[in-house]
Amino acid sequence: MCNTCGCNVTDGNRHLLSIPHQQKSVTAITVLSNLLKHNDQQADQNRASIESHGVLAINLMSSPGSGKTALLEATIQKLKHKLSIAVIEGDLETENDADRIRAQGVQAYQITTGTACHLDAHLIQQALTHIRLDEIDVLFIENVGNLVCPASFDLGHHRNVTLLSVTEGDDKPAKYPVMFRASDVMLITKTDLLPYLGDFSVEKAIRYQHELASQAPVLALSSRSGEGFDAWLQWLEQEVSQHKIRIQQQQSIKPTIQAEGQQLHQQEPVRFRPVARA
Ligand SMILES: Nc1nc2c(ncn2[C@@H]2O[C@H](COP(=O)(O)OP(=O)(O)OP(=O)(O)O)[C@@H](O)[C@H]2O)c(=O)[nH]1
Ligand SMILES: [Mg+2]
Repeated sequence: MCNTCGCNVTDGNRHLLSIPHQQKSVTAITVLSNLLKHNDQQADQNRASIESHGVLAINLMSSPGSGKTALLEATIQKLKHKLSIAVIEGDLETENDADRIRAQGVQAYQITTGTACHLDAHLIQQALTHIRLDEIDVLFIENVGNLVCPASFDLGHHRNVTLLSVTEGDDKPAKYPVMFRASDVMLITKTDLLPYLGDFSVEKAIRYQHELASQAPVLALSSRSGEGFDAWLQWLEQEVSQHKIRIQQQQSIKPTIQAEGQQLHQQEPVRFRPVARA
């Protein structure tokens, strides 16, 4: 799918595709073979830079509107006296989400991807120049709302958190395994709406998740009512403490990146045809 929509190429990595002047007459060139390798190298550099400030970086992924920004707003409010948080936001357009986060009194930087349906390591590298890492404990990266592509790109983060809102249906882990298999914790969100839906089964959603051979914990919560939120805050605080120990021991972890997702981006690479100028 990314091959047809061209979303492998973002404003962050476009420079890697520049066509040497002497090759301008070539009608079609293969462009993708090195993109993922460059992405992984940049991700490692991002991670080293984030870790040099002792910061834990968490990638939030879900379909559009499942409550990523609402989760962050509530998390910031509840942890403001314990942890210092900053957020990098990813959307195709608008500054809306970064504005919502800044209204909570924390640093936020908005990446607008234009047409790209995921963030990549080069976009994060640019965004990091706008974040004061020495002032924070946790950096959240809210990925573009999309249940497929974000799971294929290492951004330089440590953990993946995947959201599934109850209005989306309990079978989403089975239908979108690439995303859900990559999660370190899956959050079932908007549980305050369960009484109005009737057909969402939390048990089924958990079963679908575990059938992916994923041992990731599943937590059900509502950012609106606060129900179930304590278990999420506990998970987060535990991750922060474990990360600080790892840093002291000069150890690092990488997030799960879905191999088959990467293959989707490597097959039949996109071909670019230089535009003839008049
Ligand atoms: N009832 C209820 N509504 C929620 C909850 N969390 C989020 N919402 C609503 O769901 C809508 C989408 O929430 P957002 O936080 O913007 O979702 P998002 O995942 O950040 O959306 P994108 O960034 O566009 O992908 C908003 O109208 C929220 O108020 C919740 O726990 N309960
Ligand atoms: Mg959002």
